[in-house]
Amino acid sequence: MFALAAQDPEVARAIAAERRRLVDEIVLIASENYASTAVMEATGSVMTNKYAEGYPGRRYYAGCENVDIVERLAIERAKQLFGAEHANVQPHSGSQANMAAYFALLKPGDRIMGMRLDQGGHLTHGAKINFSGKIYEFSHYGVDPETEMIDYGDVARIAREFKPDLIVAGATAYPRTIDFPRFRQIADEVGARLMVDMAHIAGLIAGGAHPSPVPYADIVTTTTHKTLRGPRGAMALCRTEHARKLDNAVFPNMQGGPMEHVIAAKAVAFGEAQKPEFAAYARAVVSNASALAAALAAGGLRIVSGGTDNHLMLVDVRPLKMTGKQAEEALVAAGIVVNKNSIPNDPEPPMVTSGIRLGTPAITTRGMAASDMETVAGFILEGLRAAGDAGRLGIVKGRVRNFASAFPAPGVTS
Ligand code: DSN
Repeated sequence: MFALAAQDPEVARAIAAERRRLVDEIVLIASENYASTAVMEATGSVMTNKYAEGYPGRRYYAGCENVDIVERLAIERAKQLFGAEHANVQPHSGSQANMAAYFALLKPGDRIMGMRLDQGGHLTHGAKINFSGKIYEFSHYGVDPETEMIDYGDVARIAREFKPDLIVAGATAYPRTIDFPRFRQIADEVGARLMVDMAHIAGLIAGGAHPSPVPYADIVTTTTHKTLRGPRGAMALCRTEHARKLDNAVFPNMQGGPMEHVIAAKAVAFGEAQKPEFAAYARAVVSNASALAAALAAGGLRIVSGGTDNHLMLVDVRPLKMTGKQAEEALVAAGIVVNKNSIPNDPEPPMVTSGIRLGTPAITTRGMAASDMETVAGFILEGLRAAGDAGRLGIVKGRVRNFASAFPAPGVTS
């Protein structure tokens, strides 16, 4: 960083401030994590300089012998980690992995069923403002109003009526185990393909803490930076029968030069995720989430669906007579980073909401254990109750900083 500080102090200062923030704050954004120093080194490596359109062994540029090594390593490790027949590690983001999956399996205008955005889905699962909702015809399923869990009977009913060409399973804000065999059964009944977007839970699946969709899905997409704890990026896995179409859907259909420095970091992260320590990490993420949800419920908050099976929870903050936006603002002022999030059948608009989404991947990477979750829940409850009182929030923030800085932040402090 010495060269950067000397050459461009403005950028260097912002990066230094970000390092400080990552140490001082309790990061509860469910989709964030701390990548290891090795992952960061690969991401910041000289492989950023290389053009490598194509795939290992068949590139449109010379000089690809070294990037071929890392891309082959990333592919092989991804396949081993998830038991997949084929992997494409080039998608730059989860949205692009999903776009590639749609292009591989469908024609424009085909029908897709996905989860409602306001009940846990993703923009690329058919939002009208997204390419997916513009190119394909979507119908959506949601959660049962009582249980707030996916009602598979209702998914089957909608599928029989809508007759989709593709069913998408997977979510960004769903705290329960997803039943992939049931989705496959529904897809088979109506003659649809099944795509699973496992971005949020990929690390849990790699670590054996959530059932895998790979045996059931035609294509599985994921980001690599959430629970999987790699560099910011994505990949797609599929059966051999779809391999060529998937690869063509990524390049030349959608992307140009792959980011080989990021692909090198993906290889490093997949190697890390193959180790026994990663399975222990995945289990700890889940047990921390469960402990945090229980402590928040004991403090008077309502946990959507009554709890969590995975790394995240949706918290209804209306018992404290506040909106999700107010809750997010109060917690940020207390040094606790969360995002406001719609809860099922939320009466508030998406920029206000009645809930917040909390996840434990990042704090678990810092070594926090289930026994620390009461302390974290205590800070959250204090922060929410102090909303609008800058003095009290400042005091909580100081205590949060003292607590958080005792836990090393990989890639930042170690
Ligand atoms: N933005 C991601 C999340 O936070 O869940 C999904 O892409």
